[in-house]
Amino acid sequence: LYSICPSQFLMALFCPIPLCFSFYSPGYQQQLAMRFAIDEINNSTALLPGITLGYEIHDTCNDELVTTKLAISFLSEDPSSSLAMQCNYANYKPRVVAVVGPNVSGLSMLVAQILDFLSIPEISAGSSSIKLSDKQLYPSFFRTIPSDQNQADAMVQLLNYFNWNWVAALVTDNEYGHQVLEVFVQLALSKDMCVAYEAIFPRGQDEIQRKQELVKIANQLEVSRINATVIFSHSGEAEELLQVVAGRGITGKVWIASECWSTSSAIALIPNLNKIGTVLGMAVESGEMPGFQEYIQKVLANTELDQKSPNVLEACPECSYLSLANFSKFFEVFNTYKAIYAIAHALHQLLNCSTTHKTCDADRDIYPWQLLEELPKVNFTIESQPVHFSKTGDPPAGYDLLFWDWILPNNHTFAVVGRYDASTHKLNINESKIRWSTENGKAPVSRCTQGCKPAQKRWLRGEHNCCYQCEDCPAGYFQDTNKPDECTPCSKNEWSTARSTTCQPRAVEYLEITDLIAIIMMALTVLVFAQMVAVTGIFATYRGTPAMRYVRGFPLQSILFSTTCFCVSFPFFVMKPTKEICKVRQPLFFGSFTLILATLLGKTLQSVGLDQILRRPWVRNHLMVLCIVVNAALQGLLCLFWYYWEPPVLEENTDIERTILLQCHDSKFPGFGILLAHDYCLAVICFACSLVGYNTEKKKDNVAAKSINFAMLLILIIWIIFVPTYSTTKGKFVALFQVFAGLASIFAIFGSYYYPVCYVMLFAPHLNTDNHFCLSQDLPVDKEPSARDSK
Ligand SMILES: *[C@@H]1O[C@H](CO)[C@@H](O)[C@H](O)[C@H]1NC(C)=O
Ligand SMILES: *[C@@H]1O[C@H](CO)[C@@H](O)[C@H](O)[C@H]1NC(C)=O
Ligand SMILES: *[C@@H]1O[C@H](CO)[C@@H](O)[C@H](O)[C@H]1NC(C)=O
Ligand SMILES: *[C@@H]1O[C@H](CO)[C@@H](O)[C@H](O)[C@H]1NC(C)=O
Ligand SMILES: *[C@@H]1O[C@H](CO)[C@@H](O)[C@H](O)[C@H]1NC(C)=O
Ligand SMILES: *[C@@H]1O[C@H](CO)[C@@H](O)[C@H](O)[C@H]1NC(C)=O
Ligand SMILES: *[C@@H]1O[C@H](CO)[C@@H](O)[C@H](O)[C@H]1NC(C)=O
Ligand SMILES: *[C@@H]1O[C@H](CO)[C@@H](O)[C@H](O)[C@H]1NC(C)=O
Ligand SMILES: CC(=O)N[C@H]1CO[C@H](CO)[C@@H](O)[C@@H]1O
Repeated sequence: LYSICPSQFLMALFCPIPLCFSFYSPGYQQQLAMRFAIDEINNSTALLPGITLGYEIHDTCNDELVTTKLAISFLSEDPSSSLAMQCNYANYKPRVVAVVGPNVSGLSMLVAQILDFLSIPEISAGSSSIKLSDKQLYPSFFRTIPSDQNQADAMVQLLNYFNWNWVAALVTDNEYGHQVLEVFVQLALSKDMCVAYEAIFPRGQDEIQRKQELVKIANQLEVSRINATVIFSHSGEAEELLQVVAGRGITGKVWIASECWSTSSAIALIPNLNKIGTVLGMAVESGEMPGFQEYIQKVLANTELDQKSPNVLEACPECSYLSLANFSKFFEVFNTYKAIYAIAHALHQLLNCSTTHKTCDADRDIYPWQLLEELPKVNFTIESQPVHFSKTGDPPAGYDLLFWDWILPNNHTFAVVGRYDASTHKLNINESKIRWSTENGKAPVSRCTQGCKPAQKRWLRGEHNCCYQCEDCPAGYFQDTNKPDECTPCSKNEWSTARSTTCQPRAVEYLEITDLIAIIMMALTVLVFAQMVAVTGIFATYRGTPAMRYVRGFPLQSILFSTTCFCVSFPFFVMKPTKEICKVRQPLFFGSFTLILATLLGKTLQSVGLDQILRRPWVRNHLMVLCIVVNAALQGLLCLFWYYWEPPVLEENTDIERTILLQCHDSKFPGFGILLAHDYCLAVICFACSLVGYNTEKKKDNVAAKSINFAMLLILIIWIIFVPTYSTTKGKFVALFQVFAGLASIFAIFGSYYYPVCYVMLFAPHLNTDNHFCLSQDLPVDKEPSARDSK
């Protein structure tokens, strides 16, 4: 612990402070750096000209009691007295104006709280705890070492850079360790990393027990397959652990050193350490101090300089046996140097020093609270490194990323392979400078699960979100890069195969007149018209023959008219569907079909003589017309019921992959099913009646009955087949089934009834007799509404 006061050289210690028993050479080196800086400032004519700085140096012994006593003693006016009670301390001058140190965060907090009483600024070169950035708690604390927040951030960026997300964190058992672990875990979580193992270094005095604990830690690292371990600890603890690790022959892992041990030569010299894997470390950016080596040599050679003050020698008998080889370059030395200069610059301002006149207002009284106000305004560079303090008292210092390079087994260098910039908070790494100790020379892997391939979703297992299984996205889903954990369904108008990262637009499909099957269908329809023309032509030619009398008995015009309507409905099934077409086509289709069947039913009733049962002659005489009108009305009512309930609509069907099927949706219920059911009933009745005609002894017209019977049988079969086929098939051709069933029905009627008659007329004139057609003289034909039938 050093303190500075702008007065005379003070080194006398009056307070009975406990003696410290171990010598800490880096501490001694820091102390030399401080003296070197003060010497430079005293010599300088630019900084504090004519002003001589004095100092006290104390050993904290790494002990809270010692440190507390020291801090309290700084509050008094002179070393011999204690703190005087006063009402107002504004004009109170303690014997120090600023304190530099101590080196650990726990002690710094203690000191900062005590010094805060008189607003004495404290600058630490080695206390990196995040808590010290809290200006509410520690308003008079400053530091030249970056906060652990930055270090944890740099570490997480390093792990993230190499894709290591299955990591371990080992920390030392003190304020520093607990704090940094908390922050590190928090940052790691925010980057989706898993700190699979956390451990705190054992602290006991018993070395054997400590070794056992360390063996447990090393075991755990091996068992968990963790390949990247971050160690936030002092060099002593890291050394002990790495000795255990090297002794157990663990290889191929990555060890990441915190700033406390990243430049420890003692650790680098552990036998076989070069085999344990790769060591990377964060080192606080350090600078050169020209002339410091010579200064150390001069001091060491000229120990009389120190001997003048017997107390120093008393406290430090080892100092006499030190040489330059005992010192290594480490950042706290330079940070101490910076801290002294920061105070000097603040004093320079306070004393209104003029660089041009080389004078200062030396008589001015300086109070610590004035210095505390001045320190945040300090802004200068030293050896090209900027020195200023942020609002939280933190410096603009970053980190160097070090790589421990063993050129020869016993010769190591700490190569700088990257840099963490404190202002941008970015870690830049030059990977090509790192030589990995793995077999393939590539960075080792430390992931619980290797990443999923594109278009696979993660399926977490266990508590850690780094451990998961990968699952392909199914068809119809895709993986959104913003949501890697799930498969997103494609929109309605898109499709995708399994394992897709994008969806593709569906092709719009509908039945077109240019499809082959549609052309066939239209050809058949044309054929139907052709046969109607042919049949009509033949009948016209042979009118007056018995066969024609037979046919005349048949309501030819009604059949021709309804068949024409029937055929007109067919093209509506092969056009690009529209709302109107969907509404029109089914009523037209089934209405026409009903007319055909009703006509045939009327004919059947007449031909088998069932009309004779009817009592009223009017009804009997108009049976055909009544049959047609009643059925047409019934069909119309059913159709209205359907359209009222749920009319057919145009739908974009996406049941089939890759396409949008543009089709008419004839609702499931009641749908055209009721229309079809009505027609089917007609056909069944017609079939049954004609069957009666078969067996009647009094056959009047059983040739017609037989023909109709056969036609009805075919129609029943056709539509029986149609129902399951239609309801189980999907696709644009489904609608055509209905058309083909209709076409087949027409051919069945014409084939069964008209073709035999035509055949007789054309090729078998000898059969063209009344007898053959069973025509008797009292034919009911004459009683039929002949106006409709034959003209
Ligand atoms: C300070 O100046 C003295 C001579 O004036 C010189 O011997 C000494 O080396 C200087 N110290 C530093 C640190 O420059
Ligand atoms: C701080 O200094 C004490 C000696 O005063 C030493 O024992 C301890 O190891 C040092 N700690 C660090 C982190 O440098
Ligand atoms: C300094 O180094 C010498 C040899 O290099 C060694 O014997 C001595 O113990 C070291 N002194 C300290 C205090 O580390
Ligand atoms: C500082 O010094 C300058 C001259 O170098 C003088 O003009 C000025 O008044 C001084 N300021 C204070 C606050 O003493
Ligand atoms: C420090 O001074 C330099 C110019 O000398 C300036 O660019 C920089 O912004 C200053 N920094 C702060 C924190 O005031
Ligand atoms: C270690 O390597 C450096 C070069 O990197 C070389 O200058 C030095 O002599 C080597 N030391 C030993 C002991 O081999
Ligand atoms: C990285 O280091 C190599 C030498 O090891 C050097 O050639 C290269 O320029 C460096 N790249 C960057 C971006 O600094
Ligand atoms: C650690 O490295 C070993 C050997 O390279 C490898 O088999 C193992 O899967 C790695 N562990 C993890 C968690 O990636
Ligand atoms: C403490 C210290 O080193 N003081 C020195 C400051 O510089 C003057 C000369 O400029 C020396 O005489 C002091 O010993």
